[in-house]
Amino acid sequence: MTAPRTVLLTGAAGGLGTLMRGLLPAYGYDLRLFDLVPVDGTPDAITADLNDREALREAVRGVDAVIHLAGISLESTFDRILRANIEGTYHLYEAAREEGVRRIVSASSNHAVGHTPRPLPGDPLIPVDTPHRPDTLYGLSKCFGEDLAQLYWDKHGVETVSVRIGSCFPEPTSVRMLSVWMSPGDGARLFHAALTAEAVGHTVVHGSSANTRLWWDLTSARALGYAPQDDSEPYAAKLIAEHGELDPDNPAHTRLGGHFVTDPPIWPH
Ligand code: NAI
Ligand code: 15L
Repeated sequence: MTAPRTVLLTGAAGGLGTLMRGLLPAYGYDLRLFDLVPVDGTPDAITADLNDREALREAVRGVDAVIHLAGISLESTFDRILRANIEGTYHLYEAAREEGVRRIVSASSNHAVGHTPRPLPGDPLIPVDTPHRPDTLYGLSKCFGEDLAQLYWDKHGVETVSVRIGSCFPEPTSVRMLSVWMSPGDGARLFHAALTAEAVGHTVVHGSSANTRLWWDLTSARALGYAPQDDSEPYAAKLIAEHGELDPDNPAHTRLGGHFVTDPPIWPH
């Protein structure tokens, strides 16, 4: 794969999109920005819905690759998830296929497998081929995104790296996040590796830093060339003092997806 230069960033106005807009240009990318809402300080960003097929097709025209972050990023009603994450992601893949874009880096989530028990000390880390166990309708939409990526690779030759992101924020804010945190700097390193690795087909990777308390296996991410530089451990003492250790009797503490596992469904569903 020739190193992509022009990259469409969907969800550019969101939390992760804002972090990546700041970090990815240093790797040499020329970002084209897309979001449902205007992107602060960037008048040439494309403001459109993923379900506006014409706007999306125009947005992908001529880009070398797409980083797909747009969508509902938390649990919501089925109708909203269906529209943004399922139909919207389908439209993105169709636009990429029609315009000959060969590589998508797609934001999947730990919530696609959120019901997976966290490993106890001495257990093997959660492997990347662990079965889908969504913890929410949101997580289910990420399972769809991963399967859609597989279909578009097998049938149409569109490559995808599906990044099951843990928690990508400037700092970890819970004891669970000590295990799944991805620093913004490592996020940019992982997206860069996913954009530039050769022959990825459809590859699923876990997205986190090299945390001392890591719960999942980073082998497939490292195989792309990802070399994480950060570790959440410096935040551990303060977070444990504030929140206490993880409770072995609370599923929100013992399953990968945290409170998404135990939160009640959102009405209407
Ligand atoms: P966010 O909610 O801050 O940003 C999502 C962006 O997508 C928003 O700017 C929103 O306007 C846009 N969007 C929503 N529906 C759209 C539509 N129909 N058409 C066009 N744009 C639309 O979420 P965040 O945290 O930036 O996450 C980005 C992606 O990464 C999401 O797909 C999320 O599910 C995924 N992710 C994020 C994690 C994190 O730690 N931040 C963890 C796991 C997954
Ligand atoms: C996600 O998938 C969400 O988009 C993000 O806001 C966080 O809640 C993250 O997972 C997490 O599990 O911490």
